[in-house]
Amino acid sequence: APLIRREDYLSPAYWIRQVDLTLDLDAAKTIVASKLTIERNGQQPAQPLRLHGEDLNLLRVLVDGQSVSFRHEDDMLVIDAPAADQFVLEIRNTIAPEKNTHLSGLYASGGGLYTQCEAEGFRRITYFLDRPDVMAVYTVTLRGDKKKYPVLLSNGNLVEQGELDGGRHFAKWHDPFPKPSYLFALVAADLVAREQWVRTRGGKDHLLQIFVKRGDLDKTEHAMNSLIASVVWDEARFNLPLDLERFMIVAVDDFNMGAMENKGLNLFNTKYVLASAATATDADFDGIESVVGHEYFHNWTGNRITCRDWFQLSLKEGLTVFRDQEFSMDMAGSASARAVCRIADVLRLRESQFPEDAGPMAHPVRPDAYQAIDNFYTSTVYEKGAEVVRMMHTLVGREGFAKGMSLYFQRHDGQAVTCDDFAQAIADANPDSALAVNLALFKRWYSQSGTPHLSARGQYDTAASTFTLELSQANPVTAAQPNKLPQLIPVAMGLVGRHSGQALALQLEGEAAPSGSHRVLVMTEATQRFVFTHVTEDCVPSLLRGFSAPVLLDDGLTDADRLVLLAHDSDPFTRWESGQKLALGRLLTALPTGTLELDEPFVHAMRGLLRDPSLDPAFKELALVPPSEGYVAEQTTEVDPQRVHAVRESMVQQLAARLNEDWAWAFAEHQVREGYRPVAEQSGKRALANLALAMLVRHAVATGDTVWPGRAYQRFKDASNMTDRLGALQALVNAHAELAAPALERFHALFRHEPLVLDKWFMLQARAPERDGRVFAQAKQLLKHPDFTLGNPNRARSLLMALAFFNPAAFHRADAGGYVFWAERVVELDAINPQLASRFARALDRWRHLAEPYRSAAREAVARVAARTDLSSDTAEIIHRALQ
Ligand code: B3K
Ligand code: ZN
Repeated sequence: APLIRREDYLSPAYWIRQVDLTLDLDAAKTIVASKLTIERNGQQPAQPLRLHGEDLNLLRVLVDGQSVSFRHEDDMLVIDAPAADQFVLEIRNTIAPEKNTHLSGLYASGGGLYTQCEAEGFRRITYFLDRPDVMAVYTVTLRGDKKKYPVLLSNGNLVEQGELDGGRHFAKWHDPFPKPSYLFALVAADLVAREQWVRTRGGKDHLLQIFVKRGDLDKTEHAMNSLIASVVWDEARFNLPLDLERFMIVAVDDFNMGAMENKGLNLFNTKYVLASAATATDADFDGIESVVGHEYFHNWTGNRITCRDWFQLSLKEGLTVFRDQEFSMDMAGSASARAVCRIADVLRLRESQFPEDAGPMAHPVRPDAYQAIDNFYTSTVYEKGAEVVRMMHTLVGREGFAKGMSLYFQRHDGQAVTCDDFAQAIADANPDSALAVNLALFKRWYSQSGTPHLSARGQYDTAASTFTLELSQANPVTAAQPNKLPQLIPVAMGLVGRHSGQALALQLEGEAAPSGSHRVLVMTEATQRFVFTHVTEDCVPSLLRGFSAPVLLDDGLTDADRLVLLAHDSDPFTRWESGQKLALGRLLTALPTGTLELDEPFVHAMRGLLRDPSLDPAFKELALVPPSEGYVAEQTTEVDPQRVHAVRESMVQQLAARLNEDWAWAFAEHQVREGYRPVAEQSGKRALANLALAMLVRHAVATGDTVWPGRAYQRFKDASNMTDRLGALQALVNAHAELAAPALERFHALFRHEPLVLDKWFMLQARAPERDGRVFAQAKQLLKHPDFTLGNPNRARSLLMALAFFNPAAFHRADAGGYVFWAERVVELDAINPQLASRFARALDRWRHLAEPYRSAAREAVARVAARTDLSSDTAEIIHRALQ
């Protein structure tokens, strides 16, 4: 497939203003009749009308009621330029939903029919100008068997419904908002709904509905609460009300991603809708809140204002991730709970986006070229994109940002626009801000790929009472971008007194008075120096507070400095980071020899954290888990995954042993006695208790003691909620305890009728810490388990992605077994579902980063896949980039 370039953008030769669709729904053969009101775009030269179409069976084409000549060119239907500037095009075609395993377009799942159109799925339903800048008003009539499909849904408002002969019925929907085709949706299935009315501030009532399979209704309460909270939050924080009479969410078992923001009719992976205390963990409850929020917030940022072209994807995704992150933080409540959210977001960014930015798939937040757009729904576009929006927020302040958002909607409501339009609106609403003053420089965050390296060196001058901070940035060469310019980096910071532990007043040279003890330094050059005066005490700089920019920070601090920050910093993020860096330093030092002996000061500091009565349990849990193997690997040039695993395991094992009594104390102290509620206050305790239990079981298994494994098994059996049950099971499995096998068996028997819980069962086994190749062997065995299938994306992910992305030591084997497994599954999956396959294919895109013998073996596996001639363009793009 050819490369599509951002700089080649042209507006379309035709606009489609109205779409009238009638679908005769049937899983084997659905008939689609489409009537399009089309207008020539006067800005483009006269030319044939070229419509996208994929896997369609064309029956007829009429222009203004007359038959016309047409031809097929690749995946395009080409109709010679109609003479009129405006005309009606009628198309009739058929599709086969039950054969559609790509889960893009119209497909069958569990007896129902569902659509997924973003990015280019609409062309798999009918011929169309399937691009986001073509916005039309849709009227949709659905017809189908009333028994099979009692519920018929599409976007907007239900205008008519009724009976047809032969046991069929119909529903007619009209969506008054012009929208791009990627936001079209329909559902035909046997479903039931939880309903709730909400009143917005303008006094209007709106109907909220969540559709699920019969029997799942009791698992929709949390999703409904999250939806109501989202409606209230967007109106309160951004003045953005619900603009629809009804807002529907439909849950479906087979879904390629988390959820989809179709106008008024969001489609969701069941994973992000269904939850009960017995079947979902605290993390699942949080995931539901954030995804329900995310899709709901798209109604304004994405749907009311959409993307001009797919290169602008971050316009809606980066902004909407930022909004859902803020929503989750506001919902979490306390400052400490907010910090925990922030740390979790940063962990996610560093685990997946930083490696992406350092590998062959590195691309700017606003990419320049792609072959398959589905490959660019990346953590760069989403998570780094959200960080770019967050930096704007930091630079203009909370109020300024809200003003910028209003201006953005005032200017662009109803339009398809670009990332530039967004940045311009935020800047124009805040003309005196550092953002507006340096807008062109700031926008390098959109155009340059790669993670900037920021280094900081500080010096205290006792005689002059000054602290000099020198900051410099290096912008690394990345795939397709050899030359880089400095970027604007907001560095939120403070100074912490080395002896007093106090936050010191900050006064820069030339300033008349100090301005508090926290500020944001704005870096605009490669190297800059900041001199603080009236500094009464030697101090440690606390830098990049709240992770104020997505950069790699080399702060030049010593262990002693970090211990000061760990004990005293007022910023919880930096405090957490100091602990992580203490651990990271030890892991990296141990890598060359492969042996690690924890020193007393470190153990003492960790004990201090665990026992500190002023810290929240959720924070402690995050602070006491050492950096992941993936993150450690990122800090080295030639990764030996087995070595990284051994060293990190050794650290965990020693923490388990040396803090044994402290873990026992923590476990006892953090039991939740009240009934289960998915709230931060309870989930923090459960998280810390589960970590403590895992440590206790680990140490017990290592020393041959059976008491804690027995207790864990008991807890596993008796648990009243999934978080505790899974925590106890995980403690046994991860420690390779003898009781792990009976526990796994029991868990399977208990939940064999709960697909989302079975996913956990697969995932838990695929992610267990490797020991003597047992985990890999078990994963291969699980492939043959009767409950395993590649056809369901959740199930496929729970085994394949868990192993290849989250279990480096099980996957990267000296005998290359993991790579053979990978190559076979990529090919197998690609024939079924290219989007899923290309995701999985990325597990080896950074083979160059590996040490021998892994590197050569991985390369060979990639080359073997590349040699195939039948790859989808999605997978081919990933594989060929990996070899470039
Ligand atoms: N916009 C969708 C993602 C569509 C992915 C297409 N491959 C979900 C979301 O970001 O909210
Ligand atoms: Zn999104």
